[in-house]
Amino acid sequence: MKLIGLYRSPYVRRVAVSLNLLGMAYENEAVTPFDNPEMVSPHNPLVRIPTLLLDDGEVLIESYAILDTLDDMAHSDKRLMPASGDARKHTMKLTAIATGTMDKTVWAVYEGRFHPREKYHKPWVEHNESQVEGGLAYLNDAVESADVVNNGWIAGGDRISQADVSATIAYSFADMARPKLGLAEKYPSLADYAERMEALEAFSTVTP
Ligand SMILES: N[C@@H](CCC(=O)N[C@@H](CS)C(=O)NCC(=O)O)C(=O)O
Repeated sequence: MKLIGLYRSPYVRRVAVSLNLLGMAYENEAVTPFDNPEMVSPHNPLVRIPTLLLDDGEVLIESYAILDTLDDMAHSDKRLMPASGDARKHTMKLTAIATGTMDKTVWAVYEGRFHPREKYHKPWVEHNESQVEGGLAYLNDAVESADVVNNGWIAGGDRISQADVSATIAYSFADMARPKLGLAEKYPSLADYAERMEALEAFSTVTP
C-alpha cells in the first residue's frame, strides 16, 4: 500500500497510526496537495490527502472511508472500531468529536495561510478556535470520566480504539498549530493522556 500525504496532516496521520496498529505494511509519499498537486491528482479527483493506494490497484480517499475499509480488511481482533452496539456508538461519537476538532483547527489555519493579510477575518478564526476548544474540552472530560490519564483507553474496553487514535492526534495537531491557545494548561488530563499515547510506537514512528 502507498499512503500519499504528509504526517503533518492529522487525517493522514490518523490513517498512518491506524495502519501501524492494524499491522498493515505501507510506504509513505510525504507530499502536500498544495506543493505537489501532480502527485495526488492522478489518484484523487479532489486532490486531497490522505489518498491510499491499495495493492489491488483500488484507491481510497477521505480518512473516515479509508479507516472503515481498513477495519473491514483487518482481522476482527485488531479492528479499531467496535462492530456494533453501545461500544460502537460511544467510540464513533468520540472519534467524530476528535475529527471535527481537526476540521476546525485546519479551518483556522487555512484562514491565515490562504488569505492575503487584508482579507484575514479574525472573528472567523476565533469562531473556529472556540469550536476547537469545545472539542478538546469534551475529550478532556472523556479522559477524566473514563479515568484513563495514566492507563486504559478513552472509549473504555480492553484495547485501543479509533477514538484513542483520533483524540490523540486532534489534541497534538491543535497544540502544534495553535500554540498561543495554551491548550496543555487548559486541558491537562487530555494533554497527559496524549503524551502517553504519543509514546506508543504506532504514534512515535509517524510524527509530523
Ligand atoms: N475530510 C477529509 C479532510 C482531508 C483534508 O482536509 N486534507 C487536507 C490536508 S490536512 C487537504 O488535502 N487539503 C487540500 C484541500 O482541501 O484543498 C479527510 O478526512 O480525509
